[in-house]
Amino acid sequence: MRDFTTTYFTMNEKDMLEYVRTRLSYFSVDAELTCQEIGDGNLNYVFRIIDTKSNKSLIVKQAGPVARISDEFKVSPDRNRIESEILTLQHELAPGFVPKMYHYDPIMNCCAMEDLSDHEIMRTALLKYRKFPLFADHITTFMVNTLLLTSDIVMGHKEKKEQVKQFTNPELCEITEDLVFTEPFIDHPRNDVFEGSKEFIQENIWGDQELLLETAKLKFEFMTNTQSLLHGDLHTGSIFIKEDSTKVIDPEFAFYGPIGYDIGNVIANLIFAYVHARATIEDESKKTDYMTYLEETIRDIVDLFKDKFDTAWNKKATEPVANYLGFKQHYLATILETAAAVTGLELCRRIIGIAHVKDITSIQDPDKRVEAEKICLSLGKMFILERAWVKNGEDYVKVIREFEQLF
Ligand code: SR1
Ligand code: MG
Repeated sequence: MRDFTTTYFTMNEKDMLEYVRTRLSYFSVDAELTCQEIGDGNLNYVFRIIDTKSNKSLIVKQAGPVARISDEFKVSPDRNRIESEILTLQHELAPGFVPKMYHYDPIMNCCAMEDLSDHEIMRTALLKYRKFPLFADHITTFMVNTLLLTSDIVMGHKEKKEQVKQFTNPELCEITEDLVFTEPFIDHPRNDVFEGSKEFIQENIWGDQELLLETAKLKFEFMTNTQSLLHGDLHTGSIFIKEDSTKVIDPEFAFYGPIGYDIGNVIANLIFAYVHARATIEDESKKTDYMTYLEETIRDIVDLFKDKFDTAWNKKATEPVANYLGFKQHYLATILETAAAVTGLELCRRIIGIAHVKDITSIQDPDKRVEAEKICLSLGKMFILERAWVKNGEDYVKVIREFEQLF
């Protein structure tokens, strides 16, 4: 018998079966349990436990002491607490858009949650050219509810400051500060550049002083603007989806930061799916059809976010200055500017930095991969430098089309 009550250790599938039987009361005593480790993210271990008798199932996620992607990243397993608390809070703010939490264990640094195996990881689905017509509506409701409702516009300021403390997340934030804002823009030893794109990166990214200056400004905005409780890593690998349902998972990077950070991540990751489709769909009309679907999704996300944010502000703002003439417009404009810049940062960092995305790495033809990378990098740089004029969905679509045609 293993002891799960005194000292933390990382569990294997056998340990997890024993853990579930002895520490949780989710399954009946005569359940016939199987367990598989299914995590393919960069950080954690994810186990699916199924009772083959009743077909009931459960996910248990355990945080290890180092990241899976590289043991250079020593990250406190306490991130599992942040994740459990955030999922519980997000469940209240945006019901139906996150998995249900059943259990959190501060010794073993693991949590048990609803199994979403009838959903699929969105990145994987987009790589198979699947369409999700409700996604823009779902993700904008999720973002407006979780972001506006945790800001000083809606929350009492003392209560909000308590939450800023509760969700201070220095180690995971440091990963983002390094991997998103710093390393990709210099010739850093941790970068992982595809050989065919190296010259383009040297000429267009690493030597550019103007770009460096803007990334410095953005990094300091990320570190100091405690605007709202972010998801913090809202890419298509953090979303489980099926035709009529969207569930946001993996909020372990959550902290109080600038609202535009979450929006920019969603948009950039749809652009990765877009360049993947451009590089891999052979039939021209199918390619155009799928790329148009992704353009429309990006356009809708930006425009629906703006509309829903405006409506929710009018209904829910409690801050007395919120309704001063022009303030809401100013606030939203700064969010959109950050969102455009973060779209650009994410586009660059997933090409140059250590953490890649399958949308790009799965492109088999090296010339097409380089072309896809050049589109992402050129768009990324433009979104960072020209962020002030990207104000609505159509602005995104226009520049994406323009840059896609350059290569
Ligand atoms: C060391 S973690 C690398 C990346 O994986 C996560 O999903 C975040 O995006 C992070 O930047
Ligand atoms: Mg993750």
